[in-house]
Amino acid sequence: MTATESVVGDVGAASGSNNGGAGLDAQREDEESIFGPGIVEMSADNLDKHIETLMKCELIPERAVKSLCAKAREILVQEGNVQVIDSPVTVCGDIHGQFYDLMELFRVGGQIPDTNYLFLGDFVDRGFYSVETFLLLLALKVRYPDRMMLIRGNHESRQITQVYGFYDECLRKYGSASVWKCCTEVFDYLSLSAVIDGKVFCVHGGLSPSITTLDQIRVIDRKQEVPHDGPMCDLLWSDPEDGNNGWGMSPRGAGYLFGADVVKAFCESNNVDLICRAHQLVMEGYKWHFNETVLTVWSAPNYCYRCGNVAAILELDEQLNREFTIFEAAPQENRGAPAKKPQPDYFL
Ligand SMILES: [Mn+2]
Repeated sequence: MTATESVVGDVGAASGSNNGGAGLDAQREDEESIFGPGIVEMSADNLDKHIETLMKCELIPERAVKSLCAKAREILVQEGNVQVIDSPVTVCGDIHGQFYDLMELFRVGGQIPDTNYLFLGDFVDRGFYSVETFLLLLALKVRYPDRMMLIRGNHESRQITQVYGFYDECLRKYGSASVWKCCTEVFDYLSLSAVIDGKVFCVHGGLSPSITTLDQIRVIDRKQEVPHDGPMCDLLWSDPEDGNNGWGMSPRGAGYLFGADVVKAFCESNNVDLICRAHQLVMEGYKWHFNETVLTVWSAPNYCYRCGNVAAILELDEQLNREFTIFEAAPQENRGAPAKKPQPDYFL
């Protein structure tokens, strides 16, 4: 597909001749290297400095974003579409740019690298700090690749982020679309799913009528924009439908609704006990479906700063025992006010 080719063949161009933008280049540090003005190597020291900056919800220079994205692609390209993960691990649902609530998540769940994390996608859009949120998660991924697992949500897409906030935020904060372009190229490399200890299948949305076995996921060419239909789309868009069997039309216009019998067949075929997914707001932070064979985890408290829900993370220990931690939105005094009032459209 052209999408794949342009992304893979575009690394030099994407990271190359682009002039600064927002004047953050003052902070060049020693990232300039033998790689010239294109991709520059990032030392662990530099990476730690960028993590420190991002942890304060401050932006890193555009050229650092480019180095970070290039390095992230190198790491992500080696991961499978069904990334194998060992317990113990803490599974997190949607974040949606709610940076200060992500800090709250790390406060209750433990800091990296002390805790292993799996994030189920939808890092960006809707909240005020999609840029800082995604770059921080990505920097942690690059710094601790085996302790930090990020998989793709339906919002990690060029099309969706142009509608729901991330694109505009990049433009506003960096003065051009080049950071958005770098980040969306990284999105194409994110894995589609993970399986923990061979027993817990994790995905952003859910199942697909085109997928019976994990091997069918493994052979998808994922390095592309999220398609409008087909197996890759369904994994990122589908939802369980309680009380029903079979497949139904999704009101979202992408993916499917899947029922109890579909889940039972998938779990038996693939010898998994649990399907863990995110994608749907649940007021209690997590929700069981189909006799505890499907779990929804939602990690954006007071979603869109107005839904009034709590958030949850799922901690799985070495025996895959499940423990939920519920958390609320970060206190107002810990939360910097956004520079400008957000566009009302973002909240629809
Ligand atoms: Mn979603």
